[in-house]
Amino acid sequence: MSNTEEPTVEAGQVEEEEEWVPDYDFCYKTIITGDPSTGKSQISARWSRDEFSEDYTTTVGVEFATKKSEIDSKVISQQLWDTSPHMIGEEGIPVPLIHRYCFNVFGAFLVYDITKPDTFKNIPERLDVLRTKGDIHPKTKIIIMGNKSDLKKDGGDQVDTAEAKAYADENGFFFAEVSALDGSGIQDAFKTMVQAIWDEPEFDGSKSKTYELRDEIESQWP
Ligand SMILES: Nc1nc2c(ncn2[C@@H]2O[C@H](COP(=O)(O)OP(=O)(O)O)[C@@H](O)[C@H]2O)c(=O)[nH]1
Ligand SMILES: [Mg+2]
Repeated sequence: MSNTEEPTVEAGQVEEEEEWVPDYDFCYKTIITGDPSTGKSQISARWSRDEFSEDYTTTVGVEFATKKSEIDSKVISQQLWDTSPHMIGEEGIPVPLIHRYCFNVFGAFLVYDITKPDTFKNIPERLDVLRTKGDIHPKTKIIIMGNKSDLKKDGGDQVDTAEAKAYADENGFFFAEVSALDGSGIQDAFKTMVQAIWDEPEFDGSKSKTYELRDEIESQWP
């Protein structure tokens, strides 16, 4: 085809693009972060699709899952953004990306592996990066989430439940011990998150609870 040819469009031929109507009343964006291999992708799969896999594949870039729930007869679509471990505060990732990833976040799940104390020790630093570089809203709801509770045993070199809970309490965070493998605690933790966001008065007005995911992707991920 010669490039001088222009497609001819006659009046009335162009189909009007149908307006997209969301099938929910509110959309809450939440993120999940933590050390590599703590089980973030499996938590996401268990929560959104009730699935679990023993395979470990490093998350590349960003994946997200959504699930709807209802509060006071309003439908809420909760998004969970799951990043690659390198996304937050690691070398090589331009800081503006963290900013984009955290745009409009209402809740964050900070995951550690109960069987690996180092993954718990790294949580305050991750949080600090989210706060300073990600610029998350001061009222962003935070859940400290100890995963792999199916591997829990008395004694041994594991993260102490009381210590982890005390850290969460002192900082005004929620706390949950969960297992993506057997599913325990997962749905409850996500319900706690949606309810906490719903109940936060500062998210009213200052930030719209409804926005189009497509718009966000287009504006934030060029
Ligand atoms: N026993 C057990 N293993 C888990 C659990 N959650 C994840 N895993 C395993 O831990 C590894 C890392 O999980 P993944 O979700 O990919 O970690 P991510 O890097 O944080 O996304 C995989 O081999 C999973 O099968 C859990 O609750 N219990
Ligand atoms: Mg992953």
